[in-house]
Amino acid sequence: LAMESELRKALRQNEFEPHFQPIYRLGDSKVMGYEALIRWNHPQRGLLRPSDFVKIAEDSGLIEAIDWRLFELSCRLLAQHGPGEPFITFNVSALHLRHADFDVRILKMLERSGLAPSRLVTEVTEGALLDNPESVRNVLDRLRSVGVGAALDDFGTGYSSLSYLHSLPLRMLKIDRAFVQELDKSGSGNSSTVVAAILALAHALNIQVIAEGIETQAQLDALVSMGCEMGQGYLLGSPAPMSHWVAS
Ligand code: G
Ligand code: G
Ligand code: MN
Ligand code: NA
Repeated sequence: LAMESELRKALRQNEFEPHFQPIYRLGDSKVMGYEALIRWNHPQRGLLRPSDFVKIAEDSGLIEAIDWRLFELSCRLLAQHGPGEPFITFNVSALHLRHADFDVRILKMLERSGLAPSRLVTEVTEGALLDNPESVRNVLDRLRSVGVGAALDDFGTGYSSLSYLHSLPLRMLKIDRAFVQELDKSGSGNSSTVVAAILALAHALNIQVIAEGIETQAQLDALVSMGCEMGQGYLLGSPAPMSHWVAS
């Protein structure tokens, strides 16, 4: 309960802020977009990560208000700093997707923030789809019809991946970092086979691929040679406030 009232106070005092991790085109290192990742700028405890508070925020139901605040802030920041028109992705949980009017809320928020719908990509996990795949598909279909994209996050770690790939209106797929981090280990033949297969499948379905968690040059080289178009990770850039990426 103490934590819950702290979260309420944090909302009132605007202590949540988005950090942004750049998503690069691997061929030429151009920044194509940013993933927004929530941080809590706690007055005493410093910068907190989602693992420190998201579970409690979910259990108390406050996560929705917190997320909407973060989404709107992120869109506004991106609308202001738009050279090269990078896209923004944010992590949408099952809670949001349960609301049939999620797409309507997103559109209103985009209008307020002045960000073009085509510059927004929602990240959903396979876990969030298990709930009610049919209604999630409907929401994502309506979002796509107005230009908002969807990315399947953490791909390869969940269930029924293949059936979602062709039934959901996906613009992008994010290869989970577990596969990327196997790429430069000795005897990594199997994981490069898996990554190559994911790339072939996605490309056949006209879905762009983002590799997550790139930490070494060898991983990056392997991904480029396999034709992976985009990637993010500590090697290329860690999550940081927008002011770190764009001079204001
Ligand atoms: O840097 P990292 O610790 O940011 O993120 C850890 C996890 O927290 C990620 O898997 C991501 O899905 C989740 N996460 C990051 N930002 C948000 C957010 O704004 N809202 C929610 N609900 N989850 C987030
Ligand atoms: O679940 P999701 O994929 O949205 O979570 C992204 C998480 O990955 C965030 O916590 C982010 O800080 C973290 N992250 C970003 N780049 C790297 C990386 O290169 N290595 C690792 N281990 N984590 C990363
Ligand atoms: Mn993500
Ligand atoms: Na992910």
